[in-house]
Amino acid sequence: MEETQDTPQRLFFALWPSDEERRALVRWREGQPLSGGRPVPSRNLHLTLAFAGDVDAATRDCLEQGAQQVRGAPFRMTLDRIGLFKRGLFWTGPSLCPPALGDLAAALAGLLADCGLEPDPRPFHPHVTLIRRLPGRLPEVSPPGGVWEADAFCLVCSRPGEGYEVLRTYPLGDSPPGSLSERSGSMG
Ligand code: 2AM
Repeated sequence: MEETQDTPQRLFFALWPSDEERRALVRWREGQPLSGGRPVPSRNLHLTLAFAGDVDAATRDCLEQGAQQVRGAPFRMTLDRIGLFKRGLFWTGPSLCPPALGDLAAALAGLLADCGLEPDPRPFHPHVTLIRRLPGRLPEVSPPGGVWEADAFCLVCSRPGEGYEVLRTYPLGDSPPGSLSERSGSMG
């Protein structure tokens, strides 16, 4: 379908890892005795901060403008936890949410509300989805344990069946944008 100004876009805010961070995660995943399910392709690995859903052009503008006002602060987090959500969604994330990460997610939830959207009412649960529809129970494996350095967050468009496109990148604190690389991907 041809996209026009009126076509809704499915948007979300996310942390988009560096190439090195995503390679480390994939290396870890490949080293585990995991079978089945749909591994998320390396280029698509990310941590969702706030999911906006299908929005019109005016709402996208509102989100883009508002995100520029979100300062936040750079932070590091350790992927020292794994878990299994319903429908076999296998994830990794930090066992302790860094305060700066919680504050950032809260600020973006507030921005969603300011733009007329309904933020997810569930508590923020920072996670990077590694495999979808993994069969069985949570595997008994050690978490990846790598560190992610976050100095920016992104506004991302999800095109079902096609891919993720990073639309905008916003620095955290005074950091220059761009140190998180390969900010695009496609669904798999
Ligand atoms: P997930 O990995 O846990 O499925 C793009 O869809 C991103 O937004 C994914 O990281 C997804 O999380 C997240 N997301 C959060 N709420 C969602 C929703 N209601 N529908 C689709 N994706 C959602």
